[in-house]
Amino acid sequence: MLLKTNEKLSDELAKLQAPTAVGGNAKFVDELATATKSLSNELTKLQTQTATEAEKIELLFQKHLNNSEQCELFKKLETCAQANKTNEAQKLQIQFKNDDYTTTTTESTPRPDSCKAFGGNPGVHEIKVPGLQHFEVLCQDDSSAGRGWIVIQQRIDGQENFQRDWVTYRDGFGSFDGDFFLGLRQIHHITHSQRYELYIYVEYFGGLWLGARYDNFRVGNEADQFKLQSLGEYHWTKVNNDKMRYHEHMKFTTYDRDNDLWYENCATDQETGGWWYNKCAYW
Ligand SMILES: [Ca+2]
Repeated sequence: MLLKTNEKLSDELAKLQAPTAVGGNAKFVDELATATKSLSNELTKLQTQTATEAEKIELLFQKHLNNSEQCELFKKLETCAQANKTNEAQKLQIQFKNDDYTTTTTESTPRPDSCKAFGGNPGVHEIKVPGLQHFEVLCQDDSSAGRGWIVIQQRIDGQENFQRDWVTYRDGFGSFDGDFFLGLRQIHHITHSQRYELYIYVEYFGGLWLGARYDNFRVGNEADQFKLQSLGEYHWTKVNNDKMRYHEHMKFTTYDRDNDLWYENCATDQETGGWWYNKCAYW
């Protein structure tokens, strides 16, 4: 009796539970399927996005590599340009300085007649010497030779062509912030206005330098073919090398005016520009 009652109860319980359980599982399975599908869609989307982002990253990476390569190339070019410049920076400066400073007052605005007045203040200044209107010169101080020098030739960066004709050497050419030649006419008038020292400064690639001084530098006029009339006594710093003596008393030569003692034209043969050539040779 008791057992029967239990069986009945069990059956009823099964009846009650079965539909509920079956119905509940089916709903759960449906929801699970929907959720899975939704997640799958999300996953597909994310995968697509990831692929797109990866492509973008790849492109950026490639671009960066290209930029790096370009930077490397630029660095190499810069280094190369610098090396060339250093090789060209074989300096040759020729300066001269007067013994005494006097002020000329023939123009309305008085100007010094040399760079001596600008010692301690190097740079481009105007001077006035007898026989010429005032003109600009580059004044320079030198740690070894002292202050107040007029620079008459500067060859420092190889940017200027020194293979120039007679008239160009007579009047001067180039730029004070680079290579230049002051002009034979000015040099003549300056060196005839009072006594001047000539200072030649040469610096070689690698740092070796030498300085040569002559205490009475004079250049003749154009009728005299701007002859190097006098150098004076020689003094030197670092290296004893009186090379300029070879050119003393020589007339000036350019490719279109051969005044040298060589059977041909030194300015043309050596391609170093105009100079007071003897049988050629240059500093
Ligand atoms: Ca000749």
